[in-house]
Amino acid sequence: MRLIVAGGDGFCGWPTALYLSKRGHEVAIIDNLARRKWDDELRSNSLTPIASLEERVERWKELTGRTIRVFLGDLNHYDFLGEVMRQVRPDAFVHFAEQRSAPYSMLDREHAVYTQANNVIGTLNVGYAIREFAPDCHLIKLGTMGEYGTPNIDIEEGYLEIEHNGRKDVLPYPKQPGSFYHLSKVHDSHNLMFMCRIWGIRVTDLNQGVVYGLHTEETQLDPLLVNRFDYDGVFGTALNRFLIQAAIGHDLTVYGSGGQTRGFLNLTDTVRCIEISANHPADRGEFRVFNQFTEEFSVLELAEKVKRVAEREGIPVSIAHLENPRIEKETHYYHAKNTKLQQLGLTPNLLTDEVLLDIFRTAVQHKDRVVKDNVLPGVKWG
Ligand code: NAD
Ligand code: USQ
Repeated sequence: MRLIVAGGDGFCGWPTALYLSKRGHEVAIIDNLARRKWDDELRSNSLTPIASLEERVERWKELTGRTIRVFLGDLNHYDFLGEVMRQVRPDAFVHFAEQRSAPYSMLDREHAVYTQANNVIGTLNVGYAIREFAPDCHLIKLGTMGEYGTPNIDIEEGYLEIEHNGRKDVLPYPKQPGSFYHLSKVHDSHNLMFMCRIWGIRVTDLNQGVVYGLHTEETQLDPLLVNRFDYDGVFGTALNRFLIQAAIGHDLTVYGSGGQTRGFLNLTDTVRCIEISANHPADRGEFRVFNQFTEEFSVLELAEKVKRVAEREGIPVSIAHLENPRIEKETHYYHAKNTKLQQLGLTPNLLTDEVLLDIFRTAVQHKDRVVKDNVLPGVKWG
């Protein structure tokens, strides 16, 4: 298969590009390196030292003989995107390339506008480019479980059967996202569903939960292939943050009571979900939605797991309940369906103590790189 991985320099995109390349697919990366610039803007860094994208793909070629083409540019520049599509003619377009931090999108008006323009216009361009240059190409788009919010009923995979005034229909599941970032994903979903309907393109929207971990078999082949590992209050995500906090002796930063429950998955399952989706494309005109997570946890449950594992390694850990910087429910019902990817062959890698220990040890190895001022959350919603 010929695949484009947009956002292929990022946390999920880089290991996905390697995984698909290893399996014999022709992979091309699109990235504008914005993620590295946001680190500069925030005076932050990846916990792991990451090589430049150029060094990464060169090393991959030396080790495996496989070429990953790189196109440095922005999805918001349609001429650039069109040229890449003309050259690659992809069978599948994997779209990770968005501003993905909820706190970053809530910094101020400029960052909210930037996030929505970057994400919504980028995705609009991808849809147009598929229609113009590769109408049969399957778009595999990263959405988020956060599109649904935390409703008081079960969360279905994209659609809900409704009975109203004696009539029934299957309608898009209601969306109640919790940040301008999460809203950008909702806007993307609406635009893509419309494009499927009017142009007959094929789209799989992967509503992914929070991803933890950092290594895959491929990124562990060489230090130049190591993946990024975010920990700061803006880009770090819950479980990864707790593991790094434990490694540096910082209190675990549970926001509020910690009853916030989300879907989580291991990064090794993210790459597999992309492969499964690519191997089973959506039909022409179909806007297919999969919920991409393997387990549900509350934030406090995760903090308690991290505390237990770190203390077994001889490192004492305290759990702090910080004033919640976000506006979100801290006690709520949460039960989401996630059967479709498993029906297509996903065997989940669950969150065992061994898995936690492995990530924790990497965090300990690089703990001197942590910029301590960046650990506490600095962005408030209200
Ligand atoms: P990331 O920030 O590490 O990677 C995103 C990459 O996209 C970066 O390399 C960035 O430079 C690039 N990019 C951003 N805007 C671009 C543009 N306009 N043109 C070209 N390149 C651009 O993020 P990630 O954690 O790898 O997330 C990837 C995708 O998965 C995102 O869409 C995110 O919303 C989604 N997702 C992530 C998680 C998670 O826990 N990390 C969970 C659910 C969904
Ligand atoms: N939280 C804490 N302490 C922390 C960090 C987070 O209690 O130190 C809480 C948050 O308040 C929230 C939950 O943990 O209730 C999840 O927060 P997060 O920062 O781990 O994840 P989130 O902001 O939801 O965003 C991440 C990714 C995003 C993706 C989303 C999937 O950054 O790209 O879309 O996870 S989901 O959560 O399913 O929407």
